[in-house]
Amino acid sequence: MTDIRRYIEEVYTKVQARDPQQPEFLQAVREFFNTIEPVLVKYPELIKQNILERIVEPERIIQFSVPWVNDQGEVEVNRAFRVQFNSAIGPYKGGLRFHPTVNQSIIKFLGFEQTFKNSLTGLPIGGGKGGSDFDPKGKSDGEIMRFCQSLMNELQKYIGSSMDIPAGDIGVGAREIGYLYGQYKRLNGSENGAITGKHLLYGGSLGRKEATGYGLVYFTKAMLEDAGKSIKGQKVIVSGSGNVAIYTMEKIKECEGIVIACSDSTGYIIDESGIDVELIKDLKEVKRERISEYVNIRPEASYYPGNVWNHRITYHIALPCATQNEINKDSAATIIANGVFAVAEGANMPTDLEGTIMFRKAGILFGPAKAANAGGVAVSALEMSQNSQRRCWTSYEVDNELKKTMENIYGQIRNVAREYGVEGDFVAGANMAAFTKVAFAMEFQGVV
Ligand code: NDP
Ligand code: 2IT
Repeated sequence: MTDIRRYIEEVYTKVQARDPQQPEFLQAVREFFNTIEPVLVKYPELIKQNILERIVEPERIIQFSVPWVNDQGEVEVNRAFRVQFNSAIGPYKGGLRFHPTVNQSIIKFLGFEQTFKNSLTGLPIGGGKGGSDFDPKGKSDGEIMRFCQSLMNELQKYIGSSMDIPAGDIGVGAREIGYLYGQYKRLNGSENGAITGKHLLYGGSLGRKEATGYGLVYFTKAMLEDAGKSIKGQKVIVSGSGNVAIYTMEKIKECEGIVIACSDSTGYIIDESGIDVELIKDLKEVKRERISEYVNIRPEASYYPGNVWNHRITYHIALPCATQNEINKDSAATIIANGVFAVAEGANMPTDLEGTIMFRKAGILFGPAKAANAGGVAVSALEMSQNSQRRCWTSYEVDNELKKTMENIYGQIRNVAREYGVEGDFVAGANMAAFTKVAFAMEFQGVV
């Protein structure tokens, strides 16, 4: 074992000892530590600054209670978090997740990933993440509003347009952002740069809603074209049926790919003639139904309970857009056996460590989340620019910037992988490119 590898493992042991009960956070750190040794070999001064031990420790974690009154007049209480992970490159930036599984481990893994994702965009944003174990499913608009208002009563103390700028994530879409911003404004006055993902009517950006999904497809297109392939005519499976999945499917269709399946947390639909994206939008965005409803309207499609990644069917491109660890070693084996040649991650950490290694060994083109799904936060940063300029860019301008950003990210991670002798390993390329920027930004600002 080299001295540098020993240093990396010693830091990992400390992280494990500090937070042994945080499996998702440890997983994200492990995956990262597996790939960044060449950067420390090239720049040993980073070891002297103990950058690694500093970079895995969030700058600040805020936890608070969110009491609210349900429609029956009963008082409920949820737990909320904001993890302000790293501000070396800019103010903390990252979404809020409302899902019953939310805990400190999940928010820390998301904040850690966000720090590096944001650095890959080339925009001046640091990393943060937050959320609550509140479950929005089955709640009325009034309940959602009261919950969001109560959460913001506390969160507003810690955010602001040059401090920390939340946005959406799982369970937080346009409706929730509206209620959160409304309460923020009531307490602080109009400062619309303090939250992104806002509706167009009060300071949102054209193209933000579509940005993560469209950006994922722009990234995938760049990765495929570099390998002499294209999306046209390929069969694609997208998991999830939320914000990221819907606009991924829409853009794949525009590129003449055929999306044959999508899913939710209970099951999935297969429609070999091509998923009807407008129908999904109506079911999920407007009616807030389950995906199983699709087959009542399109009987030629089939519904199956379970995980779409375990289904045996021939296709070519897999785009996981639901949640962390949706692809484990068994589903990775099925995906490979199905003939898939490219996987790009729309969700955060959807493939576990074993799955990622299997894809690499099978020679699959693999776009890791922190690169492939950076389009959402990139357009959030464009929303911040528009808010501070007090103007609105056209959708053409935003989409053009998004496309350029995703192509740059792909080029960046491909070149860095090549430079360090691991050509084609985009996981290593993304981690090394992102780490180098954050690490030097930290070094140049001293021990603070
Ligand atoms: P949404 O809430 O809009 O949609 C989430 C989708 O994933 C739903 O179909 C949901 O199904 C499914 N899902 C959620 N949890 C689980 C679970 N435990 N098991 C199986 N399926 C699940 O969220 P988004 O589309 O915004 O987010 C999806 C992913 O993309 C997340 O990993 C998020 O972190 C990531 N992401 C989001 C960005 C954004 O801008 N929104 C930007 C970059 C990444 P159900 O309805 O049944 O819960
Ligand atoms: O994971 C993510 O990048 C997001 N949920 C979007 C964050 C943002 O600030 O737009």
